[in-house]
Amino acid sequence: QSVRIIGAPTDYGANRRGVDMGPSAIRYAGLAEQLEAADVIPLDVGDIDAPRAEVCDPDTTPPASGNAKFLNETEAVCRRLADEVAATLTEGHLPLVLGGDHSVAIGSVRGSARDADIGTVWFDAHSDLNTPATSPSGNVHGMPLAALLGIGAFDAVEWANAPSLREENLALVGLRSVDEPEKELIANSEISVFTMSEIDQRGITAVTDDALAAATDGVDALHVSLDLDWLDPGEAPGVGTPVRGGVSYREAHAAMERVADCGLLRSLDLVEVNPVLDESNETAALATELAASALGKRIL
Ligand code: DIR
Ligand code: MN
Ligand code: MN
Ligand code: MN
Repeated sequence: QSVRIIGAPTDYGANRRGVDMGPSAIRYAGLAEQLEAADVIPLDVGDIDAPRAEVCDPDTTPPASGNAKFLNETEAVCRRLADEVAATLTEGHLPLVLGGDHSVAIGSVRGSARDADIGTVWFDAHSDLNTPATSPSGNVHGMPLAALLGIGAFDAVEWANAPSLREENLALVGLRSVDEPEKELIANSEISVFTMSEIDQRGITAVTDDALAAATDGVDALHVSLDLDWLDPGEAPGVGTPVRGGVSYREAHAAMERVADCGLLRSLDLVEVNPVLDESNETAALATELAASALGKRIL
């Protein structure tokens, strides 16, 4: 198997600068070597074009009104990324997208869903289901799942509406920071949600297997989006929005090993790595290891 690395160096969607350095940090931490250790061939197309936030206008044009910042830039980057992801799949490689903030997943999921019916597992402390109307921050990295499901103001946004991502085939794992409007949305949806409490009670393997079963039920393939703030900040300090009480180092590997074992992985995101806030690039190094586990690396 060959994996094509695609950098998406954005920070438009995040509340702190520096996550745009994620692709460099993850490559520098030894991504190619980790992938080789997983017996996959790493190919690298570099980064897609993402202008600096300083030369962009954060104001957004209707119809996606509300307080979403940099929505136009996010759209442009995600369009380019979706094309790159779709082309990568057509050429027979597995796309590995390096963020950037989590809004880039709008592009990777859309690209992955272009020629296949896919389900998605979202490993994250947050539920990323805000809309421009409900977002407390205006940061689009808290909205990609609402965009992909065409919820709220995103219902009117052609680029955001990916009919191939259905609530029934979306599973969120590791939640511990959910805004009130997101709670309401989840309660009235068919999205499968697994909080940290459920991981405490049932264990990471049982929970991950249930998430994978829900996401892959009746579809061709699986997209996995891994926000590094899913892990406990003790393991992954280099993220913009750390939340205490996340999964451990070993739990994270165990979950990624189950992802590999399910045999349906089509595309993968590693997002929200912020080397500016990190200790000696350890969060990027962890990201490379988790990618290797998701792609089949084993202890023996
Ligand atoms: C918060 C934080 N729910 C927001 N979201 C984050 O701004 O919408 N997502 N950090 O990863
Ligand atoms: Mn996220
Ligand atoms: Mn998050
Ligand atoms: Mn819609």
